[in-house]
Amino acid sequence: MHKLINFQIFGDERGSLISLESFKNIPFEIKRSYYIFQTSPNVSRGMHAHKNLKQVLIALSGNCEIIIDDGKNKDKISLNCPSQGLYIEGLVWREMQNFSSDCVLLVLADDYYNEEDYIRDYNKFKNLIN
Ligand code: T46
Repeated sequence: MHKLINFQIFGDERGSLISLESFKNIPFEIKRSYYIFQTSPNVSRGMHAHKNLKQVLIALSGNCEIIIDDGKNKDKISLNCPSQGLYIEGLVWREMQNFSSDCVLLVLADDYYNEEDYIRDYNKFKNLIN
């Protein structure tokens, strides 16, 4: 399952501010955050599914595309605005591509890094959802 979340912007003549809070505008307790930046041109990242992890992806600057594949349908989402987050949960295959050179992709996660939670083999992913 995935959905876009629109964050409220607190703006005034000084600029804009967005606050991210567990169980308020982020639908889980944030245990980890990481960011992807200075991505090489024309590369794809991701190419895996997670067994349990919930995440919200936010393009803080620049833009990129996220492909979500639930095994039946593929959805391509453009992230190009720091006031929008892509929430991803459940068993879905994800790929990130077409990063602009200035893209900074922030990811909030509901658990610590655990390689055991990754499914990096597409056939294994397909078998699990069928
Ligand atoms: C995801 C997408 C959106 C860590 O040591 N700690 C971490 O928290 C993370 C996320 C990664 N790493 C190490 C593991 C690898 O040696 O950083 C290296 C690159 O990770 P990876 O190849 O998994 O990066 P992406 O961009 O393909 O995927 C990442 C997340 O791993 C993944 O959970 O959903 O971003």
